[in-house]
Amino acid sequence: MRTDDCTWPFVVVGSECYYFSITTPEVRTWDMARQDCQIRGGDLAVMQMDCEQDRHLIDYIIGQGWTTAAMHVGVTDEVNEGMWTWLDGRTSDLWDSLWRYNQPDISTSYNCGLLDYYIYDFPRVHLIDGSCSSSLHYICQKGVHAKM
Ligand SMILES: [Ca+2]
Repeated sequence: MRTDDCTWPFVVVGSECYYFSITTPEVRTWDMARQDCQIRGGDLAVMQMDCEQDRHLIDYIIGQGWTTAAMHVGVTDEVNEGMWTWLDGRTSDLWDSLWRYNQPDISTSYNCGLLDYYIYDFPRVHLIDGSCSSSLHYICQKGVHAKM
């Protein structure tokens, strides 16, 4: 992704180009959010590309003060319960520190990943599993090589 092609409402964060639907603002179910991302020339955001980029993304969300918004991102276990897969085909290690403590739940009611903000001893943004049919903000990313 050439970040000089990253134009509003997409913004460059770290070395990637994202659209945060909270900025327009827009809420959708996971499927409809994904469709909107694709119409905008991207896909739901993927993480774990490298720790540094994930950190940039999380710091940006905290820096913007988006403290009440859960945001759909591109990870799901819809196809195979408990097997969390990013849209680019990489599986998510459940021990990855991106997941909040005691998350994900083992539930067929919660098959879509979202980023959620909370303050424990310091502000953090973590991945949790939620309902795909919840209308939430979402994060699109350009240059995702989707395999599903
Ligand atoms: Ca599930």
